[in-house]
Amino acid sequence: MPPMKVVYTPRHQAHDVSRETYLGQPIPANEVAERAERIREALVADGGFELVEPTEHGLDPILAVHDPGLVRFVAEAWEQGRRAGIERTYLVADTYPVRAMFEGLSHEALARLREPREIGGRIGWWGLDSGNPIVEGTYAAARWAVDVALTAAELVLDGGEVAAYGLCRPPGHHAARSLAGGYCFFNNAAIAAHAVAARSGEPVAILDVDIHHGNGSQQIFWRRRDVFYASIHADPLTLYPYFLGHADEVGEGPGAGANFNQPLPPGTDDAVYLEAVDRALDAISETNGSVVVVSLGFDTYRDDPIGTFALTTPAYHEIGRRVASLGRRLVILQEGGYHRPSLGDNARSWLAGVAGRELDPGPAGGRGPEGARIPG
Ligand code: SP5
Ligand code: ZN
Repeated sequence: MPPMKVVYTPRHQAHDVSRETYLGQPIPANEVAERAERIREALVADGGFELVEPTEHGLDPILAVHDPGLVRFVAEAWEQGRRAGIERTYLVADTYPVRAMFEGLSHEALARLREPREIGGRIGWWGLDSGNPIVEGTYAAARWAVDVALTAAELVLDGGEVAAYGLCRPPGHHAARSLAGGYCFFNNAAIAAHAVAARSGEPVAILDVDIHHGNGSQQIFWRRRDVFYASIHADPLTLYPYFLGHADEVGEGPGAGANFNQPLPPGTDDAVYLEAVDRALDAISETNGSVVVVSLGFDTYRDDPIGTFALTTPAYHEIGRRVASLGRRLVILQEGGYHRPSLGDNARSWLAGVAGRELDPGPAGGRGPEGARIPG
């Protein structure tokens, strides 16, 4: 079997964050460069993968999905913060335009709201949360993450690959048309899904298996029938992004029925999770199209520092195997996953499952006997 192609660039390191804030407190950043480096090292050491550099795709594929104002903001934010004399090594918002501020306003009044000029206001206008640091190299890295995703999509669309993996960093699925947040700036998976749909003329499905609901992907395709969005995530009443991801969010207009959320409780284990995977795959198999974009998160892992699920490394092999058994071509894009020591094993396990390759646990593999049994 030929090696699976892994799209990677060291330019993600420009998004060099060290701290984020949580409830106003500075804490060590979760979404750090070491994540992607760990995954790359494990896949290279495995031998069953081939690294490929991304090619540049310009702004058009981003602007097909995002508000130009968001792109301008991400491009300008760091420098504007510097001009405002902000000395911290990251920027988070001061004030957010939250729902209750606009209660009672008509659609017309809402449409008259406008972006502020001052940086504190701009970050709030375009930002979802205060845990999303922006540093000097954020824009460059976010642009390259999109190029990684689009290059992976092209390997599948034009390059004859059955599956390709894009090691995107920063991740993307919390970024909506006009919103950055949740460590995300541009929605790599949504941009790739739109590009595949536009290029192939076929419908596309997104399968989102990050523990957090992909509110950005849901929002972008909410009214579209040609991109089916299926997500398995922690119940938003219990985890970020808190306000979207409920099972009764099914899409509207032409997109009604093309959004499938499966919120699951804290403590969800391999067996419960795999049942949800089967339901998502059944739903996807009822849609037309030959390409599935996977938003792949390893924050479902039992030791993840911000997750609440209890998945094991062998489960990722089984999930990859079941996703591949759909028989569709796969554009697999990295989202979250913050337990750094396990990221390499977990990525290798998932992708080997896709490739139909058995993995011996090896000295660095598995995590002991309790992780070794896969139900179902
Ligand atoms: C792509 C992705 O996985 N984004 C996740 C964004 C999560 N943002 C909220 C992080 C909250 C961190 N909480 C730390 C306190 C632990 N007690
Ligand atoms: Zn996540």
